[in-house]
Amino acid sequence: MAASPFSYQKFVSFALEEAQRSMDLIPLPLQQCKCKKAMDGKTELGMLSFRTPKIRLLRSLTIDGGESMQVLDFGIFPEPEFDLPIFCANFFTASGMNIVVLDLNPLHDVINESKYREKYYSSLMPLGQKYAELLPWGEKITSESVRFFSPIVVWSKFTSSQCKHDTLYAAFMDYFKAWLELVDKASAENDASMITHNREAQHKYLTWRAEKDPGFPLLSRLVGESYAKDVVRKFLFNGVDALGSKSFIDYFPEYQREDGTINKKRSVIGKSFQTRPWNAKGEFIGNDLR
Ligand code: BLA
Repeated sequence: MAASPFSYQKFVSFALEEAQRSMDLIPLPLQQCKCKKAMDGKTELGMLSFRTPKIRLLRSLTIDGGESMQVLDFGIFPEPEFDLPIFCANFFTASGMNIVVLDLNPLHDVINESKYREKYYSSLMPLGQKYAELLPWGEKITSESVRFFSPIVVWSKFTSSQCKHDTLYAAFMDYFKAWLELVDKASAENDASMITHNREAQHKYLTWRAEKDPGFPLLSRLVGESYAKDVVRKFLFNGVDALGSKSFIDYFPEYQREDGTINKKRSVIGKSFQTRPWNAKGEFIGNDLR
């Protein structure tokens, strides 16, 4: 193992231990191997995945490049019987710079559907407010990403320090515990049309992330393009080829180029949102997202 002063391993250990307290995690054999060495011969990828009766997929990817790079991609996708948010922790640390997204990504539209927003986020606003101050809003972000975020999203960029990393760990633990409480309280939907609605919303989310993951170019450099594609479609966003049959262009027609192919840009709208576009009540106060 490369010696590194800082790693995301303890985040993963915390989450798995915390989850085990309230649910039985059943290992999934998704990853070809739990640990893979990158082509540089030193960077290590760690992959774990589990399910529970309420959770379709809990998976974690860590990339340990020693002092030069540390990555965590931790995501949890509920079964379609639940309209629960998707747990999302994406932390990228390289050369002392950090890019972090921590959120309970909404399954449904929290900008226009106030009922869904209130169901899950009203009680969590104080938590969001706390970390919005400690981990201030990152640079401008694209409208496309904002659509997938909740009013309590932590979107931040900062230079590494012990204090900031401790704060990020505290935020991760608090968000994870808050999410576990939501799962604990949730009961399965019986209405077939609601289940279909949830499944399609999750498929749209998976389709977006599998196509536009900002980590893909880096992952390709580390393990080669074809292995990276498998990691993205079969592991990180597993379900993208099974939960629905719509294509990326079906969901996001604005990305279609004249020859029918997908526009490779991450955003067709561009960057906006210099500041947090939600107020303390969780209401959207940004401009029109289109
Ligand atoms: C950058 N990652 C980013 C950025 C965001 C995210 C918003 C800033 C650039 C941008 O606005 O696109 C993350 N974006 C998200 C998330 C959602 C979203 C979580 O829309 C959810 C809906 N990041 C990873 C992994 C790697 C990684 C696994 O999760 C590496 C293997 C790297 N992220 C990474 C890098 C950058 C980045 C290198 C900066 C480079 C760039 O912006 O292209």
